[in-house]
Amino acid sequence: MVLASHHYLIALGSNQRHPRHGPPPQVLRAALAAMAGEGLVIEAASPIIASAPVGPSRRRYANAAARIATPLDPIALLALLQSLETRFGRIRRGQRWGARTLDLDVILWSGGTWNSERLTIPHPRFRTRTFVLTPAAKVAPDWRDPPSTCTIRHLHARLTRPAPVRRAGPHRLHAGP
Ligand code: A4P
Ligand code: MG
Repeated sequence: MVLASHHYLIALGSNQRHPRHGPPPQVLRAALAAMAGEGLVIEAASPIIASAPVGPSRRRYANAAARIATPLDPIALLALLQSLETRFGRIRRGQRWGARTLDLDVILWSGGTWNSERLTIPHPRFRTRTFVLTPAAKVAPDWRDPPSTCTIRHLHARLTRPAPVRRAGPHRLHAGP
């Protein structure tokens, strides 16, 4: 029997070591293995990057992205990802963006958009986050952001493009010391 497959782009993050798996990059490698062990087909996994923390946590993060296939619908997938976060020792202390052993976010879905109390796809903040778009551009450069129809490649280029050099006005050019 052929099961209908959905395709998802998942962002992985960690900024706390795990007592058995070790430092954050090792946590992400173990998380990918655990996702595969749960039956998710890992179609592509990005290199793991180190990134400066956004938000209140002061520890640096390891981040990565994976493209997966599964028959699970978005809510069933979210439940599985959250059970993996818990298995990796993540404790939800109620602090938003707090330090965590493992964070697994659903970024995009082959089915387009999803809006419910528990789950929003595309992930509401991914367009402004280099730590999501840099690894995502390695595994899903041609995937499109449904509302804007921009590709990941385009969103990434827009975010990482150097700021334009401000030209000095004529008065500055002629101003003496
Ligand atoms: N939820 C809604 N939509 C989604 C989705 N698309 N994927 C709900 C996953 N979850 C989604 O998430 C809170 C609730 O969001 C969940 O119960 C789920 O029902 P959470 O994972 O419990 O908490 P969180 O991750 O702290 O919150 P949030 O707002 O998702 O944080 P972000 O946006 O994930 O940011 N800096 C660096 N360098 N690297 C990072 O990875 N991560 C964060 C967390 C902050 N700073 C970072 C990094
Ligand atoms: Mg999260």
